[in-house]
Amino acid sequence: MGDIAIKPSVSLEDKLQARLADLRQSKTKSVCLSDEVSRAWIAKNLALIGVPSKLLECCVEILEYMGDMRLVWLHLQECTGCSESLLRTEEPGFDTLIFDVFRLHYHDLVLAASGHNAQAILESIVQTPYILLVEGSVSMGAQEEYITLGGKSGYAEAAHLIQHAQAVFAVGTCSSYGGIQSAHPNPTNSFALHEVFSQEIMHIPGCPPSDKNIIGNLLYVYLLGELPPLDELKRPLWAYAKSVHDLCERRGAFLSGDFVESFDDPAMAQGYCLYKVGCKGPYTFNNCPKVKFNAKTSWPVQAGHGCIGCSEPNFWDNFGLIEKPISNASIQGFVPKFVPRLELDSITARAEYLDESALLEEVRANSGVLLDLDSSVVYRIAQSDSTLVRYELAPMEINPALMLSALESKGKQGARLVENYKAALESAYTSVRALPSTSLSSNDLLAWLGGYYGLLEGLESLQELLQAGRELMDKAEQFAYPHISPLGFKWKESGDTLVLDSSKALSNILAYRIGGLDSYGVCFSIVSDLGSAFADLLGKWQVQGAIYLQGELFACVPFARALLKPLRTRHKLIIAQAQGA
Ligand code: FSX
Ligand code: SF4
Ligand code: F3S
Repeated sequence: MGDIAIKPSVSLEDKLQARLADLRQSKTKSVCLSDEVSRAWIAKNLALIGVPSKLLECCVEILEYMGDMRLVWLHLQECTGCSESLLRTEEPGFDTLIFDVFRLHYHDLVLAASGHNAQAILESIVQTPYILLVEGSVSMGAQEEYITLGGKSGYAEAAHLIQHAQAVFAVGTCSSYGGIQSAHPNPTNSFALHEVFSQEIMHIPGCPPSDKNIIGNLLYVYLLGELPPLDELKRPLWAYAKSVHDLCERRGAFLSGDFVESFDDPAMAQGYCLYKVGCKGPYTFNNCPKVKFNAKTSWPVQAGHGCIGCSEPNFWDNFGLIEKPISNASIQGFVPKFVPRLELDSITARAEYLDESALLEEVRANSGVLLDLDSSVVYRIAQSDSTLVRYELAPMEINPALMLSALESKGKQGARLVENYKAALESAYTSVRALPSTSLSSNDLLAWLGGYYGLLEGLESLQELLQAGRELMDKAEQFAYPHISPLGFKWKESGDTLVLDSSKALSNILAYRIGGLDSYGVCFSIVSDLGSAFADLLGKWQVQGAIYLQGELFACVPFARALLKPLRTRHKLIIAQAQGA
């Protein structure tokens, strides 16, 4: 891609130095960025994308060599919110951005020329290197003419410009994932760019995205000559790796179960959490709480409305009611577009029964791992000397009455959460409190799930724990959405035992339930998050071969899906012993 070529992964500093050396050899400087305004502007934005300030001079010089690069901003089907967001960038402002640092060649909204003159500017661009930024979705087929520019369809214009661009940015949720136009019933037959074109396209979603996320990515591409590291939805990790919930200033209130009940609730001003009035921050990956909008003035939650998930694929169709937590009762119809799901046909079952030593031989021969949750043991092959290492799952307290007391004695936040749990789920609370307070320690994950189910639904006696665990799996399967409410289970190795750290998870489970996530959603999240914790462990062990699974839990689809997701392309998954063998 001309000035922008993919290079092998080396440190950011080495990459920048190498790039500068290349540019010194191959180009001459075409702009001068020595004035204080531009320099201050560059310094401020470097921090965002993780470039250390000591590299300022190097970066300034690189940008001076990039003066021949142009930006072309194409408006397709959209509301112009993305452009408005960029216009409100803070001091030194939009003018420095488009005249000094980057050269904005074409942009309908701010272009002085119009009509044929504007068209001529757009046509001439293919003679110089340019980066294409597209705002809005593309109408296709019989509906192609729903968006036209200068007599050409939006599709035809985009197809022409994409072909010659050095890099393509989909700015906003519309061009990244289709946005509001492609929401059901999609009357203009509109699509995201990547559904229509085969070129590599970076997504900067958000309806609108923040000015910072647009500028930071431009800066990254100018400076490093390559796209920043992206996630599976092609979003730059520096901006979209964490969820809105991870970064939110109301997170403390969430964890103590303090929720705003309505939009005129005075607790709004005290910083209570907005989950109960529909905030989708836990399911939305974006850095809004950090970078904010309108010259860093505010962001949705600060302004008093929950995040509506505007940077996630298909958020209009897939996040339920805007001002209610997701729940089976409020499902409006789910359109599974771009939701990264994994179909489970990659799991196979061994046909014949093997005794334990023969099975372990097979695991060893395949450099694999055996997760035997029926017996609460895990075997893996040590990378150093290929021996078989055996771990036992460490016993945990599974009596919900004691789980609750432990939480209550965990500082002010824990006590407050239990108080709120009592008020919100009175009958479950009363039934758990009535259980015998004998400690019940077990490493049977099914019985332990039963303990959580008891906290959500109440429990008549401790004998019902196993059954309750099965009911939890059942409910998990019935949740209508694919959004996992993150809980934070983690497996830790301690000698030859695996210890499940559930200290954060218990608070999260109660907080989500008090906040109005239905019991289906909480059960779904418990098994999914547990599956992800196993996936993290296998990732840490860098398992090379097949993964053998044994136990009822693996038949629970959300569990298996979460376990598989991060491993999908690299592993073969095998049910160790066929059912009833
Ligand atoms: Fe609007 Fe941009 Fe939303 Fe779309 O932002 S703010 S409808 S993402 O393309 O103009
Ligand atoms: Fe913030 Fe929303 Fe999370 Fe509450 S649910 S902490 S308001 S992101
Ligand atoms: Fe959008 Fe949520 Fe940020 S609604 S602007 S992703 S806080």
